[in-house]
Amino acid sequence: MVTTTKMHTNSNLGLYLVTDEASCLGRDFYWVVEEAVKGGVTMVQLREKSLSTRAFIDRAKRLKDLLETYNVPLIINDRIDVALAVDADGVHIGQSDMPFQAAHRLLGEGKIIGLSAEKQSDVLEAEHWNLSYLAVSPLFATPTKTDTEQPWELEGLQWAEMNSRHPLVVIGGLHTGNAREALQHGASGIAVVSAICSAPSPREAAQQLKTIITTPEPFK
Ligand code: TZP
Ligand code: MG
Repeated sequence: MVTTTKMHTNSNLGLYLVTDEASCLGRDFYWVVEEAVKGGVTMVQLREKSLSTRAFIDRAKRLKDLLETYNVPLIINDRIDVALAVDADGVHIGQSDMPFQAAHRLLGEGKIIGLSAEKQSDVLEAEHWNLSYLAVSPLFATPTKTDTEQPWELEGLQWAEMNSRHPLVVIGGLHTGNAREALQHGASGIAVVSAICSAPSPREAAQQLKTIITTPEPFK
């Protein structure tokens, strides 16, 4: 297989938790995140679509304090202003959010910037930027987010791996049953919402995913 030389990343990909309070099944949001981190999550994205700016910042501050104890980076979804306000470790932007150059100018050097790629042209355009990672989104169809483009599926992921110099994170429908396949098709990191947030034990769910990510595939 042809592979491009991957850029070095300043982010700790691996097991990436994307938060969604509605997926936490009524349990305390911070408890779910802390359990997930204890289970091995390496990066957390605070994704809030309906909070006021004030409430978003309050939540981001509290989460930052929590994550700092574990040395786990906090990434803010969409909102560069919120990331700056709490001095988060980085941002995750989508195709209709602030463009990469503007986000980079505002954040300065040293911050993590991840971008979602929903289609092949997004992957090719992203070659112009020095992203920390590119998220192949969604990899599979997922009830957690239904307003998406066509899922990439494994063949699409493999295409992205061959055509991008960025480390790839996959999101959408990932769980213990398909994470290894995603890694084998070029993913450097696995991002999940429900596989951890909705699990009976978020800590055990994270541990199981982490084991898959850190255990090399047995030789066949
Ligand atoms: N972006 C693309 S799919 C998705 C997001 C935020 C949701 C992923 O949720 P799940 O439960 O891990 O499938
Ligand atoms: Mg967005």
